[in-house]
Formats: sequence, structure tokens, C-alpha cells
Amino acid sequence: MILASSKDFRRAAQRRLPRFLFDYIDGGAYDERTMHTNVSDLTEIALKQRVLRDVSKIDLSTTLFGRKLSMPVALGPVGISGMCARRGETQAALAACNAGVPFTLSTVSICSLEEVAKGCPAPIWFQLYVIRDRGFMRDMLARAKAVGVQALVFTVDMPVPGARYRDAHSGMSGRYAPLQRVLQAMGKPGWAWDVGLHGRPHSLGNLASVLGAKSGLGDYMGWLGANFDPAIRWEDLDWLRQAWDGPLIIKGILDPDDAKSAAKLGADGIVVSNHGGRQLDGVLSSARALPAIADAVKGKLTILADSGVRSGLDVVRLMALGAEGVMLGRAWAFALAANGGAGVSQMLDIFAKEMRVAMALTSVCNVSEIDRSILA
Ligand code: FMN
Repeated sequence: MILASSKDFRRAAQRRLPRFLFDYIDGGAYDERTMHTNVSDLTEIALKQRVLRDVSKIDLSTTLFGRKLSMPVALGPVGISGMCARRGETQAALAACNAGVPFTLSTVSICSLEEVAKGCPAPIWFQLYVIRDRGFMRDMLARAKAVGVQALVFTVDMPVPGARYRDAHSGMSGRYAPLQRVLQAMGKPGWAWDVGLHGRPHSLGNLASVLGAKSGLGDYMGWLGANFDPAIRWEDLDWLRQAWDGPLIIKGILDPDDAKSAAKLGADGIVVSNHGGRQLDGVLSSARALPAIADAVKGKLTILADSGVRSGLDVVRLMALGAEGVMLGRAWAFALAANGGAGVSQMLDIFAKEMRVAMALTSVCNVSEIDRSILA
């Protein structure tokens, strides 16, 4: 199968993954409107074509949080993406590192922080959720520090898990989920972690201390539901700012006032994101939310954006709207499922080529020149 675009990787992933896992990655919240408008709003952004302006030397490199990157792209956190390939997150992190971009490990990963950091020559980023047990959070911060994590991505748009109907149908969530019942009946409740994919069961690398021997999908989903902390407020984040002295990036901002609160907190960056349409359906797409946020906080912190990015052209579009860097979600998870770490490398290569084409035809040679002037 020819893998020339994100669509190809998605199709290949659909063929390779068990249905519940494909749906878990591919799906969104409620009727999935926001998930789709993330993509369609980006697609509708028209760029201004300019010609005959010497675009022979295009430089995609940039510096984010003090680190030189080959292009303004990072792999964002995707929970349990390690199930998409054997030791999946470790493979993806190495591919990102070889391509010169950061990899962000989710709290709820298959491979542990220690395993991924060890397998990746450059420092990784780590994503932390708001967990009721602050002791667990402190422990994770200490582990992140110990393995040399460069930046902490703190996700704030999941005070409660979104309503994802596909997961309820497939068995990823829900008390009487069909998949769980089938596995129970087979006497293999933990088998869901593997589902015949790679010959041995998966576990949740960072949650071993809290999940213990229980490692079935139901245990994982149950722990998530019971431990996310909806009571947290901006005022409570001072301790986090104190506890983490490296770059702190607040992920899940859709409103200019929240972006200002992040700047006031002393965060180094934000990710304008609606979690890929997996939380509240009906909220603005990132592309629509971004310009007002950029107007409110540009220059005060680094603005990253994600949700709906499917090509290097989309990266350029979000940068034209005010982002300084772009995170990928489903795009890399599907590439990993399609062809392991090599798939992620291929995908990043395709994104770089697509960025170059978009920059050449809008007549910008450096990413710092990408701004609203290239919008039609
Ligand atoms: N965001 C987090 O902050 N932590 C996670 O653990 C996490 N898990 C995710 C799992 C899946 C399967 C997907 C698709 C997204 C997840 N996200 C998580 C959100 C992504 O980081 C990112 O915001 C989103 O995927 C961007 O949308 P896109 O996939 O349409 O590009």
C-alpha cells in the first residue's frame, strides 16, 4: 500500500488495528462535529499564492523552549498509543528524535517514562494529567526530572472524560462493555491489552504503582474516571509552577482569557487544543479559536496548536493564524499503527516536504516569516 499522506496512514491503520483500538483513536466526543470541523476549518483556510521570489532555500528549522528543531512540529501525547506497535511509544519517540522534533509521552502510556527516555537520544516531553492524588503527580514529576524530560505538558481540558460513543460500543468504556464481557467469558480479562497484536500483554508503564496487578482495559478506564480531578482551579497551579522548573506548557486552551491566565501563572507555553474533538463537541475548532488567543498572548508565551492537523500544509496554516509550533495527534498514531517507527519517520518526512511546498508557493523561506500576510 502506498503511504503518501495522512489519509493513507489512517487507511492502513484501519486494516491493521483491531476495531476497538482503531475506533478509540479515530473517534471523538458525542456526534464528532468538532472533531470534523477541526479538519474542515483548517482545509478552508485559503492561502495567498505568490510567485517569482527566489524560494530556492527554504529553512523549516525553529527553536522552541530553547531547543533547535528541524521543523515546528512535535508529536503530541496520545494515550495508550503504545498498543499500535510493539513498544510503540518507544519506537515513535526514536523516530521523532531522528527527525529532529520532540516526542511527548502521555501519562497513560504503555511504555514507561524510563523506557522511552532510555530509548531516545534527545530529551522527550512529558504530558501530565490533573490527578486527584497529588502524591502521584509529584512522583511523576520526580520521575520526569530524573530521566531528563525537557518540557512538561500539563493537560487541563480533561476535568472529566468526554462522552465517546464509539468507545462505549466497542468496549473501551462502559461498565457492561461488550469487549470486556467477551474477555471475561474467555477468562482473559487482561488480553484486551494485546488482542493478538504482538504476542504478549501490554501494561500501563506509568500507572503500575496505582493499578498494581490489575491491568485490564476496564481497570484502566475505571482509574481514569475515578482519578481525574475536576475540582482544580488556576489558583491551585502555583504549586506545579514551583515544582517544575523546566518549560511548562498548558495544553487544552480555547479561550483568550484562559490563555492570559496561563501567562499569568508563568507558563512558558500553551497548546490551543480541543483534544482533537474528544472532549466537548460543539466547541470551536482550534483554527477558529487560535487568532483571538494569539492576539491576547503573543509574545508573552509560546503558542502551540493542535487538533485536525493532517498535513504539512495544515502546519503552515496554523502558523499563519498565530501558532509558533504544531502538535500532531492521530496523524502519528496512525502512522505508527501502519508501519511502526518507520511509519512515523515516513510521516514526518512527508509533513516536512508538504511544509516546503506550502512555503515555496506562499513565498516564505523561513518559518519565522509565516504570518497572517500569507492568508488570502
Ligand atoms: N491528549 C493528552 O493530553 N493526553 C493524552 O493521553 C491524550 N490521549 C489521546 C489519545 C488519542 C487516541 C487521541 C486521538 C488523542 C489524545 N490526546 C491526548 C489528544 C492529543 O494530544 C491531541 O490534542 C489531539 O489528538 C489533536 O487532534 P488530532 O488528532 O485531530 O490532530
